[in-house]
Amino acid sequence: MKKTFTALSLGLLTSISSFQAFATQADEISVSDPFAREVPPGAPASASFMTLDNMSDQAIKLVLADSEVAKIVELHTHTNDNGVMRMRKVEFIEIPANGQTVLKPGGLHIMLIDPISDLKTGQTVSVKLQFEDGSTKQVDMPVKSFKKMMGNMKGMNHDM
Ligand SMILES: [Cu+2]
Repeated sequence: MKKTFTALSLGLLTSISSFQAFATQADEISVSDPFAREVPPGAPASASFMTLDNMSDQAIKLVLADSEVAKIVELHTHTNDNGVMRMRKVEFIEIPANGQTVLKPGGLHIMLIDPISDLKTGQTVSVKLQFEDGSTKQVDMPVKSFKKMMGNMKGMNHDM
């Protein structure tokens, strides 16, 4: 490595090393397929889902999320309590070293509590992720209809 770098200008070498030294956890996380759940006016909550890939060799914790579309944003998971699906808040969502964590309906999710307006298919909403080192990542995502996606689980949902 060092031998290759001697051929490069000192300025370039400096910028490469400082980038590696200061790469934040947000830099190491790649987000794919983010979306938020469509909700009608007055709905108590929506949720955001996405796939998080950790490109570093250390586990990274997502510790906070924030969004302008909801008054309260929490990290949640679902647990199966004797056949009844319940949600609960979690302190963090961990993405394993060189691994992947999927936030999906029925599992981990970012809860958008008390949305400031209805969320409609076709809209784009933005959610800010904050990791343990304080670094943040802004994720823009489309709003999608949950009923269409979960059509085969209709019995679990109330018709609106
Ligand atoms: Cu929830």
